[in-house]
Amino acid sequence: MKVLHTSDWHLGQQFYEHNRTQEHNAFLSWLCDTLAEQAIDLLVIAGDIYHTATPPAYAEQQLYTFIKHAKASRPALQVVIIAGNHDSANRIETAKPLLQAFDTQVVGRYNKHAPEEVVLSIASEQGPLTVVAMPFLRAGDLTLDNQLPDAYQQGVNAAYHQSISHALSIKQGPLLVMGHLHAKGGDISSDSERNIAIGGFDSINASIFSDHADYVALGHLHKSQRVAKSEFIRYCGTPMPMSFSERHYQHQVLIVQFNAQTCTSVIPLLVPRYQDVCLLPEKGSATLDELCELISQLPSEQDTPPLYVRLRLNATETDSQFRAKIDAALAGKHVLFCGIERVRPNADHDQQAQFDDLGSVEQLDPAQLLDLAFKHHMGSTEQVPDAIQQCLAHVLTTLDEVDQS
Ligand SMILES: [Mn+2]
Repeated sequence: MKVLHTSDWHLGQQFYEHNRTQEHNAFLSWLCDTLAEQAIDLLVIAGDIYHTATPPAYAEQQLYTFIKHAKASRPALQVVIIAGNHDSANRIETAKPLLQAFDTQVVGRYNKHAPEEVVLSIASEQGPLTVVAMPFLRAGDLTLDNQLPDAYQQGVNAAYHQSISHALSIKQGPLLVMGHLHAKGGDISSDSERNIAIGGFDSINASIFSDHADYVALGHLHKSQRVAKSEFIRYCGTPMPMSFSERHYQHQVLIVQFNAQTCTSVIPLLVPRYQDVCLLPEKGSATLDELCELISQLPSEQDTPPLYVRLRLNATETDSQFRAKIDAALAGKHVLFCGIERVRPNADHDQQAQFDDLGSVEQLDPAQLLDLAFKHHMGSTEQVPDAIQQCLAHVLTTLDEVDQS
């Protein structure tokens, strides 16, 4: 059986206030063609289909239109979708009965009293496959022993253990486990995975997927990567840039081949980039005059989709008219303007830029923010004590529960 693994579409996302509908459409149309060309039997989407729990109507329509087109171009296709932390567990299941008619299964929430509900048996002409479709786990979905410092991790562990045990008891063919979480050993894209630690401060150890899983299809981290050095525990990453830090990264989906017993190969397939992202200047910062000169070299022609452009202005620049001058330089340019960072020369560049721009502070996850604030006050070599980290984790878990109720 041939599986295509993708995740983190974030349909409905605005990139610095710019609508991304066309970009998403370009990806979905490429994916439709790819499903047919590659003769994919099963498409697995490992969470964060939408960017928010209440996606705009056009984003929901994009998903449904895609499924309709995908089934038309590849009639044998089956689809499994799990909810990520950005998705609403309930809302994503709304169309479940209708989607079943298109061989599409959606799992929004894990029910700890019915772990078998996340276990799916997929039958195809190529033989059977058993799937554990585990959505993002919120503290409220789990049995938590709050006496334990790692109560959330233990709860996640138990949920995977119970559902995988059930899968093994009915298993036919290889076992594919899906999840949306931060597994240990994963490399984080610096600024685009907010809320990453909600519900659990630390990442989850990859051993929870058990030795019985033939392939683990993960979502949540935005760069494709192996977990715990395993060929078969993978993040596929988002199909398009979610932040300027991903500007040089090649977004991809993974083609996963199974024989009757196990996973035999995992091959990345690069997603063509529809709209490029560009930082001006690429490194460091520029004076106002230098920036205006760089902007003058940007394209004015309308024949390709516009570039996303973010500017890095030297913080020592004192011209109070800088915004008006930049606006004038940008006039007529075929670009989507994504703001100005004030960058202090010689400062620890990336960190400093984050604090000069409230937009990027918002994109830090709470753990990173605590770490930066602690270092700022206590000296750069100090580590945040465990007790303080756990205190923050507790606050986040509680907030998340309030959010869910
Ligand atoms: Mn996520």
